[in-house]
Amino acid sequence: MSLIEEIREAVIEGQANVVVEKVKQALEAGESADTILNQGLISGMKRIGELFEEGIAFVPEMLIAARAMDKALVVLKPYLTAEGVQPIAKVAIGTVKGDLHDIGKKLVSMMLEGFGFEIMDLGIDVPPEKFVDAIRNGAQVIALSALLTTTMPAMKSVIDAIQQAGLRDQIRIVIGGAPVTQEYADKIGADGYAADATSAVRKVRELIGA
Ligand code: B12
Repeated sequence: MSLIEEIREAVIEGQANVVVEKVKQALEAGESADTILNQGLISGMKRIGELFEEGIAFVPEMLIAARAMDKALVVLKPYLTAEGVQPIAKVAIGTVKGDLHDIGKKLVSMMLEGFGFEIMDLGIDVPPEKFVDAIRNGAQVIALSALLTTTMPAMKSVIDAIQQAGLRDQIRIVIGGAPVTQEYADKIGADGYAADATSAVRKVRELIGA
């Protein structure tokens, strides 16, 4: 088994210490952070999701896999983000109300930060008012994450709240998360959608003309 496959397996098994150790080894062996992230960590998270769907894994297994990924991201972060870049714009990011999934949002934040954006991380289970406040506090872009089909409508609630506050014209809104699509973004009147953290950076840059 390759190191990358070992990382993937250890994520599935939720062995945080093994994951961290193997990620360090892979970096030392010259593997790119991108390969470690996508083929190791994210691939492992996708698999645990499938096992959950098949009734083989349960919520505690998803949780320990997520913790393992979280710890590995701390190691990987310096390799994914460049330091000392002037902020391009302020992005307020959060997982919408009712949704506790954190990792995708965290990855998008890290990549945006690495490309010179200032991040206001509003956390998980964020009510619409908090996004409205973030605009009043200088955010130029709002980034919304949802991992559940049942919480996707909360993205629309955020857009509605921004509209009602009379702030829609001064903000760009980008949405994402596993069940979200471009079609959904168009339907609820978001300005953009991206499928992963790398294309999220591209999309946000495009939206603000950077
Ligand atoms: C880990 C996990 C959990 C953990 C989360 C821990 C944490 N700290 O985040 C815990 C155990 C808490 C959890 C709970 C639940 N979960 Co869960 N979970 C997952 C799992 C396995 C992985 C998610 C993940 O981290 N993926 C890795 C990251 C990197 O990927 P990502 O989040 O998709 O993010 C990427 C893109 O989507 C995008 N992106 C994400 N956000 C944004 C935002 C913007 C602006 C942009 C541009 C892009 C973008 O970029 C990211 C990087 O590439 C998924 C399976 C899956 N395939 O997604 C299920 C999954 C999302 N969960 C699911 C379910 C059902 C639940 C529960 C309802 C289970 C239960 N019965 O309690 C609860 C709901 C809790 C709640 N209220 O939120 C289902 C959702 C089904 C559906 N269609 O709605 C899934 C798909 C599993 C499945 N196959 O059934 N879960």
